[in-house]
Amino acid sequence: MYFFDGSAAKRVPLPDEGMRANAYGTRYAIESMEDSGTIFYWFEYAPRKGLVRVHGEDGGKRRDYYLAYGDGTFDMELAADDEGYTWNTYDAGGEITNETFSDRLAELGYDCLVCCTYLYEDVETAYENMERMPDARRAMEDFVSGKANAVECVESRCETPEQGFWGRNFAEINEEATAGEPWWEGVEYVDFDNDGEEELIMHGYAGARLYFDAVGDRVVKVLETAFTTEISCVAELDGKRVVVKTDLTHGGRQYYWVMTYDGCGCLTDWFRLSAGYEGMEYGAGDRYEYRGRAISMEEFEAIRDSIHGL
Ligand SMILES: [Ca+2]
Repeated sequence: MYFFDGSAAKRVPLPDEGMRANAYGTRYAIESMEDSGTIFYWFEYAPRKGLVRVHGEDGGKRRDYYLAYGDGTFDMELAADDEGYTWNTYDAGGEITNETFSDRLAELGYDCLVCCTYLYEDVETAYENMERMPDARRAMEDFVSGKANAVECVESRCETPEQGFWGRNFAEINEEATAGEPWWEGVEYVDFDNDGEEELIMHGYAGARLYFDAVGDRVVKVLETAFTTEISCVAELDGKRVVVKTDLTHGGRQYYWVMTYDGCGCLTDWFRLSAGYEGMEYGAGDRYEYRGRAISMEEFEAIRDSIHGL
């Protein structure tokens, strides 16, 4: 298998030729990691520095593994799983903080990896297709117009991996998201992951939002937020777009989950900012947290105010 790394087409060694799947077109997946028993469905990034990222699902929970290749094997450098309200992060030694994970990720250079939407079986094809870029916008529009389904989740690993994808069409998702009331309908195209391409956001009942990204030619649901307790929006933090999920409508608490995605629908940073208090308004003596640490009310307000567009 080969990829174009910007200067040359390079071979990507796989531990086992039999480990192939077609999550996104004619690509490959690593089927299992020995002791974890985790099944991977695809991998999306070409290893610019000998690094690969693979994805899997475990009981409906998304898992991303960051592997380094050397001496004929892949070793796990980092891993993350996303349970919606919590983002668990690990290195080879065990669980690490989200902050440490994001720092390590930047150190390792994953942020400058090439999205390997296209990997090829031979070096000639890799060169021939070096200019070829998937048309994300067209993939989105095909989904919205009903020509193609979006992947909601991967249910099981099959002989043909696509058969394990649980895809749904736009009309069906729209009907469900709006509770059949056209009043709530809407789509917008926003670059919420800072990759220079616009993603799709579907609107739903009372502020519900569904976020879709195109990975290659395939549209994949990245995130869904419901109304009331998890109103979400796209905001800006330190000059980067982030998705912020909030819980502000209940007395006694204010929660912000701030999520940074990359161009392949992966979380690369996540934190929770919160205030907990009695009654309707918070004050100096109440509980404030940022990335799991206690902070002061002033710090809480300063971080909250640094998120623009809330
Ligand atoms: Ca984008």
